[in-house]
Amino acid sequence: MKKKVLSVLLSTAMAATLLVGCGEQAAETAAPAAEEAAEAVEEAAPAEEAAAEEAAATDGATYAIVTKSAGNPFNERTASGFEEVITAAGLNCVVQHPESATADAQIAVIQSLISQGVSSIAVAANDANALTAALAEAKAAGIHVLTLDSDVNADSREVFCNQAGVQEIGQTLLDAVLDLTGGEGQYAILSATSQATNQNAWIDAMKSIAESDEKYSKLELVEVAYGDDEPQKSTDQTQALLQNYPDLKVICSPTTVGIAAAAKVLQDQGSSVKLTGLGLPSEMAEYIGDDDAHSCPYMFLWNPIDLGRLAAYTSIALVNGDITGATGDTFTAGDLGDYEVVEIDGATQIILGAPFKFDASNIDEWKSVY
Ligand code: RAM
Repeated sequence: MKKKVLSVLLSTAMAATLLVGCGEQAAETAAPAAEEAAEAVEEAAPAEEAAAEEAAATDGATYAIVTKSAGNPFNERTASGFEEVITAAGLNCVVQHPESATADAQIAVIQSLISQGVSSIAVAANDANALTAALAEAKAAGIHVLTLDSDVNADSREVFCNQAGVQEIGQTLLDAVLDLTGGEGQYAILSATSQATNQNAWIDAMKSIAESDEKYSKLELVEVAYGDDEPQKSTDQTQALLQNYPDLKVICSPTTVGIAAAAKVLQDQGSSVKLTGLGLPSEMAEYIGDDDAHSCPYMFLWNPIDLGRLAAYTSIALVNGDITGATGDTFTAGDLGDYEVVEIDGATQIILGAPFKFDASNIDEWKSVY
């Protein structure tokens, strides 16, 4: 019931996102807020005046989001949440989807944002270390830098907006593999790019959890394949896995692009190989089900729109000086609620929430939400 209410709210939020853009409509939305702010300044005492001036100083600020790549619906949802919050606050928003999921494509975009003099850059990194020089240049130019979805090394950004805990995601995926294999047998992972920080962290977590508990000892990880978050390459890699491992029982794909491509291949072929991983309900609804006609019994994700919204609130908090990204910093991320910066394995981060399970019982409810 609660989920239904949330689903309606999210649909409304998505509709609002579609209506509010970065241009004229955003200016209209901002107008009443700006008028109220002006009235408040007139009435303010000297100390409050200073605070109001500081707030007004951010009005011309431009907030940028750089996703992993164009053509990935997950990235589009995340960017829409970011844009919704920034424009509703009367601020300027720049959305950049690099043409491919590579560090080089992101470096070019970051350099252009530095030239434009943006106030903050929130990036979903295609590589943990290759963006270091470009992000140092941004920092030297006084631009706030944060990551979302996929991190860089902790020295290159102020904080990371993480969708869910890395250990939690690794544990959730490995337990799904254990369940779908029946406790033993071969499984493969179909990932995004080999450099993707988030996918690599989740896969490493799966591997170390598998080694730490006897109950996973009969599982055999035969290959980690890379579909580069491209539908065709992910399709080809799925076909190769089926050909190369006739005894394969499960494919786990921790990427929305990979899982959608694999789901189609397995279902079209009527394969007995089962699929799980991280997927968008809107792309996966037709493949989710408990019977042999469906390739994916269940999968997981979080709300990608909320991830973008959290990154937007975090960007604003950094630019306004409400937080520095240090462990223990707290702030309110609008309707999302209160968040605290925590440190896990040396990386300061703000965790959106826990992974959510989608199966035959709830997929119809969620497929129109994201
Ligand atoms: C893909 C991207 C993204 C990841 C999701 C789950 O769309 O690789 O980084 O968070 O999957």
